[in-house]
Amino acid sequence: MDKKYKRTLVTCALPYANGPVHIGHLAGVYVPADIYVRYLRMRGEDVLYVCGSDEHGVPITIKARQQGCTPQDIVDKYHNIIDNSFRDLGINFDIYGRTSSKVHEKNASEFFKKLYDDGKFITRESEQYYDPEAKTFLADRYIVGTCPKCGAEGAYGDQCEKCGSTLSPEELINPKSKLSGAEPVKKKTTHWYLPLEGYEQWLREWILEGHKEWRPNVYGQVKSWLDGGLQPRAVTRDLDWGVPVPVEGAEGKVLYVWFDAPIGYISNTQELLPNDWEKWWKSEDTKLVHFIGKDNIVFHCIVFPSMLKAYGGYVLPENVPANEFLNLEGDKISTSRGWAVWAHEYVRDFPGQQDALRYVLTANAPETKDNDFSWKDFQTRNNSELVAIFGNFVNRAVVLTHKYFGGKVPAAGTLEDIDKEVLGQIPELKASLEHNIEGYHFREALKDAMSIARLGNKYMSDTEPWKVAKTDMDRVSTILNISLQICADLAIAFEPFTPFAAARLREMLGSPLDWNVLGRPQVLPAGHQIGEAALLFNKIEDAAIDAQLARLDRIRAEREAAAAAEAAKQVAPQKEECTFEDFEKMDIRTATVLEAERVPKTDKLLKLTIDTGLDKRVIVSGIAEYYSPEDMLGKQICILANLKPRTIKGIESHGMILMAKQGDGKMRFITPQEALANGSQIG
Ligand code: B3M
Ligand code: ZN
Repeated sequence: MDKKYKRTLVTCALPYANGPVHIGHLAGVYVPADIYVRYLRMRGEDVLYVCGSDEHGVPITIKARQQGCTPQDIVDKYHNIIDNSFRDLGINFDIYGRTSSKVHEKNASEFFKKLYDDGKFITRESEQYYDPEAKTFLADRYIVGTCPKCGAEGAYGDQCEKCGSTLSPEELINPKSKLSGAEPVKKKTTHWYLPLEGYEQWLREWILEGHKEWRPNVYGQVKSWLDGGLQPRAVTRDLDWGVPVPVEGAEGKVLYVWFDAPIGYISNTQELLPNDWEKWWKSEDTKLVHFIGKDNIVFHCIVFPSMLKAYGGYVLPENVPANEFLNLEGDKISTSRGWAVWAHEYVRDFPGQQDALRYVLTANAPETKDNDFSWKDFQTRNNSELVAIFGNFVNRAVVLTHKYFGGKVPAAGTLEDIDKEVLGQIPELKASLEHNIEGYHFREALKDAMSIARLGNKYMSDTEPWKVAKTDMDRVSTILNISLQICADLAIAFEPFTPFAAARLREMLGSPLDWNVLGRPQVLPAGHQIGEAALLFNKIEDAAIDAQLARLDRIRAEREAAAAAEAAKQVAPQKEECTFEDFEKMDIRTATVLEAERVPKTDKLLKLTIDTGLDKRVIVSGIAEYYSPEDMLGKQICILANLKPRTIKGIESHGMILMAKQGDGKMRFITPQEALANGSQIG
């Protein structure tokens, strides 16, 4: 570690406790942080690893209302699910706290109060929507109406989920309060703001000048915020769920969730170390690293640092390695649409296979651009990398050691070129691995670790000890000695990535967990007894993958059906006004289909011979997509009889069949409710 620092404080974005965590969260934040922490720990560094649930904010109150329970019920439920799924995946925080805790309420409240007392805030009066029946201000999400962009009903005051437009409540047509259904009114309210523009120059120097090494996506986002000019940010809200604003005249107001949540990192540290927390947050020799997703960059690089700066005495992040997003089977992961692989369901469906997920999420980590997770790729990587290379190599080395040497590490004799070459590569791979993890390049680091496994596997295949055993047991002894040393290296190198398998391997070998011995000769001394071979990784069968794909297909089909049902309800706007005389010109009548056939070489057209009561005539109609000729035979329909004849595909068409068209394009012909004589006039 950097000489400047004595300890590392690693924080992970606090997940919102209004749903479980999914693979996008894991790949973006928690798996990379866990790799980093496990690595530092193995190196003997002093590390504190802090996370917890983010339990405030409007979405939680909405979910509670939908489910007819309290916000506390919601956060209790998801806090436990999330906490368990992290543990199950081997992500063991020193503390997984929660922002509804007493410690946090007190801490966040005091934080605000100090900034308030020090005059760091400004107040502003603004007009906000208010529900006159429920007697409460309305967050944007609590106002629904018609989308001005696409006409969809039920658009929210901040966004239309139908067309994806960002909205403000003012733009909604016919806005209604979600609470009471009343029409919201504008009412004056006062809030506290942190005047970020006052921190702009300092942020420029600290980040744009001082942290050019930050990831380009993070640096670029910060730069574009700063170049755009910072504005005062409201740090309070009119809401009844959150940390109450601790000053007079602030009744009914709480701290904005993005003000209190990052303070949660500090509160959770206090909760864990009531007497020792300040060392982690207030000494210059603490290295603070925030692991987050890209949508949290502004809060962690601009807002929270400005809060800390305003308060004074706190360390600032040394790095904020934010990831881009992970997609699932080509589509954006979405909690509300159910398009996700949930961590707790993965653990249920693939028991004992946590490493496979950690491995694949790291190999495909969205470090520099959005990336995709697909189940087929997951299966391939598990089966042809973890099982076929890493697992296979270890298994051969251990099984052969038992077969030829009773499970005792055989001695190495004179080394041949191939042995020296293999052993010589490990220190280089180790150095590259260190460099990559310390630079937050976890995908590359995993490649380095995997290169050690490939090296071992290839060495074994090239040297073929099972063949050599027929003629030269001394040589076999050397080959297996070297192979077992590589196995011990793998048990260290893979500890950050696949900790379950790495632990099993160390148990099997009786080998140490110490970064410093990676690549050293004879870590397992000759004569050392190793355990029986145990499987490190399990093959993932097609059936398991097919079940996951079928589940996603069902979600996709449900979503498409819901979208179609929604589209069907869309009503076309009314046409321009016409007069009664205009209408009178149309000769609309009942008629019956006598014959029907497809118009050759077309998909859409039927040629219908109909009895109009006046005559028998031919009408060509574009309904073949919806009706087959058999469907039409004998049906009574309505026609526009006096439409000027038109020639369609060489057939003269005398009139038009009246059809009703739904919003999704589906068409049905209009038929009289009771059979009527053909030629009955409609009007
Ligand atoms: N609760 C996570 C998110 O945006 C958000 C992080 C807070 S970290 C202080 O999904
Ligand atoms: Zn819309």
